Amino acid sequence: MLNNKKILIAGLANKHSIAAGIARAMHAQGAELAFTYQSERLKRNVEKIAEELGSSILIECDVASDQSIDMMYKELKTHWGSFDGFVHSIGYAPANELEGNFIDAATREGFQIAHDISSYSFTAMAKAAKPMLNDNAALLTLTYLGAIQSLPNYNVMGLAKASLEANTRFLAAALGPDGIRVNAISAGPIKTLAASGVKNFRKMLTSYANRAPLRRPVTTLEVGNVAAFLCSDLASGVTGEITYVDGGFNTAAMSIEEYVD
Ligand code: NAD
Ligand code: 0WE
Repeated sequence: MLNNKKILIAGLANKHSIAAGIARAMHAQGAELAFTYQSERLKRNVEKIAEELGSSILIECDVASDQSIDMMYKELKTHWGSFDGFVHSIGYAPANELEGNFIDAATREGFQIAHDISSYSFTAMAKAAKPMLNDNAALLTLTYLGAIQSLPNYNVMGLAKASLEANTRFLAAALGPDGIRVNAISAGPIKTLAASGVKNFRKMLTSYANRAPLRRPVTTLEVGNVAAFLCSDLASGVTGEITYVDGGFNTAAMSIEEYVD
């Protein structure tokens, strides 16, 4: 599905990352991959996975900085003159924003950081990549149901994901005339590094699995397979869309297990 496609993966922290499942799925479909890592601390983890997937292109990039993004593409250019898209699998809010009542936890600074790292960075990466993107390139980001429905503790990340979803539609409109598609996957909860810092995450996973039509959490590889499809030419008519990979959770208001006591 992705033969002869060069795809950059941003947001890999370790083997549990959604970006790792995406990289594996894309590699299985024939893609050539390059990776960014946030900081020296994560380099070794990313290196291991890159090596397994036959890639030696590994570049540092902190999306909080335009300079870091520019330097990353400058280095990428020494390996790939042009490429066919990137995956943005990055989200962050200060930990104290993700606990307790939204109105108590909310701060101006936390709001700014969450929106900057979790939404604007997708625009920034697209803006800087544009001169290097081939015809029929595809960009992809990762979002969550908290963008459109409230839930406990997700707080300002929900607002940032709402912004990211609008970002996906506006980038799709801006880049569509150049033949570049932009989509998002809304994944169900998965126990990754970002999720491990979240209070009662296991409880959430259980209650999610009880409502979801598939009655189980989704895997990073299942997210990856849909990512591979969306970035392939099989999805050439799809852009600006939010595709749910959540075992059907968002389509069910209640399950029989929740209904009977
Ligand atoms: P993860 O911790 O493995 O990945 C998050 C990544 O964001 C890390 O690699 C981290 O290095 C990167 N990052 C944070 N700040 C950065 C910065 N300033 N510059 C560069 N990179 C930075 O967790 P994950 O669950 O795989 O998260 C990936 C994406 O999937 C996020 O956007 C997250 O919101 C989204 N998502 C996660 C779930 C879930 O339940 N795990 C569900 C739906 C969507
Ligand atoms: O988008 C996410 C993870 C977001 C996230 C997680 C952290 C933890 C560590 C963003 N920033 C941070 N900052 C940290 O310091 N998910 C969809 C996973 C997730 O996170 C939740 C969830 C779910 C689901 C937080 C509260 C409630 C539900």
